[in-house]
Amino acid sequence: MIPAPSVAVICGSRSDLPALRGCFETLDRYGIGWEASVISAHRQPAALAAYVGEAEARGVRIFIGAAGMAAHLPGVLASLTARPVIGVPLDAGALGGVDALYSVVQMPPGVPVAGVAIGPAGARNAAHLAARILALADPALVERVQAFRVEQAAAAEVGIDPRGAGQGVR
Ligand code: RP5
Repeated sequence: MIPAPSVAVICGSRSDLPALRGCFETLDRYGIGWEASVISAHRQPAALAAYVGEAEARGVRIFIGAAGMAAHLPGVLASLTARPVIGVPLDAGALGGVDALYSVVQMPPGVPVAGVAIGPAGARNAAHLAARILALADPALVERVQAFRVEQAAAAEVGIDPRGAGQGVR
């Protein structure tokens, strides 16, 4: 059996993949091993259950599920595993991703999904959140998470100085 990376990213359709690019980039940045699959909870429920079982057996520790419209994928993942599931709602239909957001966050008690923002921002945050979870047991990853935070703060746009109202940015 080939060992699995720490994170499995599953999306519901090939059409979802462009929105997930930042997720993959961020996992790479942290040096976190990941694998990605396209498996629809609606169209391929048996294949999804089989995948989760074998991914767990190989050692996947966190599942990221991304889907649009009636986004049941993250919730079904959470029904199939006791490992952390992060849900990324995607904008794939007439409701701009709010449909998927509600599907992701409105899980019944006992079947948790950690919901992130709609679309590419959420996809990146899914990777950041996975890194923080894995860092609980990985001191080297803690260092990389902290380094990202420092870099992010340094790169942030400087604030407007309230003493010079209207004068713009420092
Ligand atoms: C969801 O339906 C998928 O995650 C995708 O966001 C949306 C549309 O899928 P396609 O019709 O493009 O395959 O299940």
